[in-house]
Amino acid sequence: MRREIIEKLRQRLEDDSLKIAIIPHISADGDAAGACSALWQVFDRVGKQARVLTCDYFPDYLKWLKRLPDAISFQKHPGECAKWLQEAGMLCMIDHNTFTREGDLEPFTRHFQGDVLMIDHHPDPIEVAYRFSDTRVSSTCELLYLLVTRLWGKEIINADIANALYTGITTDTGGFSHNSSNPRTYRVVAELLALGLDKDQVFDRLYQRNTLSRLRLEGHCLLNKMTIEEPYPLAIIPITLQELEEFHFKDGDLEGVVNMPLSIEEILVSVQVTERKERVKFSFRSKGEIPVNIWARHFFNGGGHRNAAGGQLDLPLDVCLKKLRESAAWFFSEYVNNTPL
Ligand SMILES: [Mn+2]
Repeated sequence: MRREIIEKLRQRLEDDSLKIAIIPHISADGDAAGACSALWQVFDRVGKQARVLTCDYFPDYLKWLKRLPDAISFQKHPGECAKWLQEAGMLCMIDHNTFTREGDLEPFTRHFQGDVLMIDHHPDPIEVAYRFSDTRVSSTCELLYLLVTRLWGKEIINADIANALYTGITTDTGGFSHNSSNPRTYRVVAELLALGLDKDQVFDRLYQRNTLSRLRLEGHCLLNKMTIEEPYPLAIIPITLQELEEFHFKDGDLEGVVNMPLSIEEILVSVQVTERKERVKFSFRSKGEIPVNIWARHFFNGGGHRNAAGGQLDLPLDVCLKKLRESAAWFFSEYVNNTPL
């Protein structure tokens, strides 16, 4: 992080009348939610007027994060969101790097008149006034920790903020299994522990709040839905809207399911295809150097990280699956140099 831009930001934040909008990406995950919670709490502590605005909702499994229940959803309160955006002098883009990831808020944010502060770790960020973007960090939460402690010192972090930041670090690295080879990530975690992080509590909140229907949905996906697409080292899990309803699906219930096929030694890529009310969503995961974000970008209006990407299509589920299987030939011949199973 460059000193000049931090100084510029420090000066901008000295303006007592400044109102701030904090915005996560659509379908917020643990990193986006953790960072929004942490940043809002930090702004509370330094006396800044801030609000978190979401185009949709934070999933239930993240609602324990402090302040998030106070976030304003555009789906529920469009007028209130638009008004705050109009009054705000600063917009914080959290864990994303283009306005297109802001769903129905995009028409408002794209023409935002004030300053934009981006805190993110995805490749190819757009140009904004205050850009803190680094693909080498584990998560937006790690970068946010580095930024706020540069601005206000470590004293600004209390136990609740530490818990929020750790939520992003642990979820974005799959429990320190990927994006987590940089020693600094562990230094940040060590500092968070010293500042009051209760990592057992975070683990309990994130991973030990299963419901019976959710566990059964996972079992159903693995037993009845997952297919191996020979000759490719590819697993596909298609899920219909009807199945989601049968298993009383709630947002977040399928979190992590797409990673499970990768625990099979031979499987290098896993794709979950989920039929939702509005559109079909794709979730891609891969091992090693295989760039599934390229596959997501070329065929499925998506993108993301090399090993974890997403996409969506406004087409029937069977058409989506056909497209996925057909484009697999291109993707595996182009980007995966291995022998078939
Ligand atoms: Mn992230």
